[in-house]
Amino acid sequence: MDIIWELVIILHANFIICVSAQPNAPKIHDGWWAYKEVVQGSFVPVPSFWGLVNSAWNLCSVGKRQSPINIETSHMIFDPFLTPIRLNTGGRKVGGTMYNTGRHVSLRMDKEHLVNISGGPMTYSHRLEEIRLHFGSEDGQGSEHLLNGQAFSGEVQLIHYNHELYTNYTEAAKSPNGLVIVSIFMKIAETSNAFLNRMLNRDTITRITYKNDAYLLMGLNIEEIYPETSSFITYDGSMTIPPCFETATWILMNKPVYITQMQMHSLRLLSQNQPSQIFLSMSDNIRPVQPLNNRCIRTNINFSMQGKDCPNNRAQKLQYRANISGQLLHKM
Ligand SMILES: *[C@@H]1O[C@H](CO)[C@@H](O)[C@H](O)[C@H]1NC(C)=O
Ligand SMILES: *[C@@H]1O[C@H](CO)[C@@H](O)[C@H](O)[C@H]1NC(C)=O
Ligand SMILES: *[C@@H]1O[C@H](CO)[C@@H](O)[C@H](O)[C@H]1NC(C)=O
Ligand SMILES: CC(=O)N[C@H]1CO[C@H](CO)[C@@H](O)[C@@H]1O
Repeated sequence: MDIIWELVIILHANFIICVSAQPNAPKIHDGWWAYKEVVQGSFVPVPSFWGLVNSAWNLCSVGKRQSPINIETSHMIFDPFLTPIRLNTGGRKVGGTMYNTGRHVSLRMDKEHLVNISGGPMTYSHRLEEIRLHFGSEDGQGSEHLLNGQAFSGEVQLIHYNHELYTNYTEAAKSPNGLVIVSIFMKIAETSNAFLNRMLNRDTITRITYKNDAYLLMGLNIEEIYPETSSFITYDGSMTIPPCFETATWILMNKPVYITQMQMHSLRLLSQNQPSQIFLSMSDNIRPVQPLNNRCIRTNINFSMQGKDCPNNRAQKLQYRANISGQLLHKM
């Protein structure tokens, strides 16, 4: 994009801010943001404008520890002190309400049976608040995080808050060590993850076709959403939606979960709008990747141990040694 055009856009944005101070103009409010340009109608700020339109969201543009990021596996550092992640469900199944928020499929856990996690990079126990889905309009796009520049077809985010220090999610989201978000990439396959199958089978997903639709799900086993791996990658970042607070520790599981082509298709048929408005697919609800700056990406994967049962990795092993900064892994 050339500079002149960029200036025009910035002026345009400023103009909107001025206008919105007028009594009849659209007000700046918590919900005034979007992932994509709307074809017609009023201006709604897309990711590059989030930090410019609302001073409460300025971290979205000036923050230096923002999420999502592109994970360059050659830059990961093996941290032998990372313990396994412990999931504590109390052996119970949980319930939650699945919502079409107009931006995401969001499963909010009920407050009766609490699920929390600890271990890994966590110093505190964190309680599961919400499970959020991001997905693409085409296969091979839709995840917020990238792996060596490549996107997956979707990303499940399990959003937890520090319940030892804070009374609720809202409080934690703006506070130090407030959030832990476990991220699991979604891939398309013949079979589906049992947990996602509960959410995405036709009978369920079609109940939340339009914005503000909600549907209650009971008897969910949170363990089922985790892929079979204890390996993960972790870094310090932010919420990927406004206000982009830099209070989140991210944990990316080192294996994807699978959903069927049919389930992916059903997701793409969800509307951002209410039934009376035009259909706009919710897909591509992704914030673009943000600069890593000086952050460290750690992993509990001992690469030299992996190399043993994976002879093809020998070439990489040498490459990683040259880096000195510890042992590094490359492959998901
Ligand atoms: C975590 O959750 C379990 C099961 O709900 C509960 O028994 C336990 O007390 C919680 N841990 C903390 C630190 O509150
Ligand atoms: C969260 O906790 C704070 C402080 O205890 C309280 O003021 C606020 O009303 C709570 N918010 C919600 C949504 O419960
Ligand atoms: C990592 O793997 C190497 C090679 O198998 C082993 O010598 C080393 O002790 C392992 N480190 C840890 C912390 O497990
Ligand atoms: C810090 C550093 O030297 N990083 C290097 C590690 O190895 C990869 C792959 O050879 C390089 O691309 C990095 O620059």
